[in-house]
Amino acid sequence: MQQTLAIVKPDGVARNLIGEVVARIERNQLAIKAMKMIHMSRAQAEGFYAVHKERPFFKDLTDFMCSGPAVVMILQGENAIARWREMMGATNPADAADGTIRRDFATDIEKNVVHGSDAPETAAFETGYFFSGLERN
Ligand code: RTP
Ligand code: MG
Repeated sequence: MQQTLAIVKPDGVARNLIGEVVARIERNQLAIKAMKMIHMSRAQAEGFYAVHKERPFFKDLTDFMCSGPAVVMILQGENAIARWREMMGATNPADAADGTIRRDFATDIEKNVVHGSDAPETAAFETGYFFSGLERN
């Protein structure tokens, strides 16, 4: 069993897409092991996306991620990291496959509704960033 971190980003929460995203997760048989709404501070958003700190979009991305509440979840299942990324679709909604969350709902390459961990090491860091051991077992 693998765990991954999923986020409904501030654009998704503002556009009332929490239920839609959760319904898709449940239909795809990923177990929601933990879930909460948070409003990240700038420092928390910068810490979360620290891998991107040299990228040109870092300032916009961290402004966006602390612009309003987000819903963070730990999803669990066989191959959960890849399965959740497949449900999300490509970063840029123009490149995302039909039927993916980003294809169906994203506004642009930044306001793309959801986040998902991209590898086992990042999943371990990201789930631990928002949840304690007690909340995820
Ligand atoms: P995420 O980490 O949020 O799941 O997205 P991802 O793996 O598909 O994409 P990544 O390359 O990790 O980028 C993280 C987030 O930064 C924003 N972004 N903006 N303006 C831009 O060119 C640009 N590129 C990326 C997006 O919100 C992206 O999801
Ligand atoms: Mg990423």
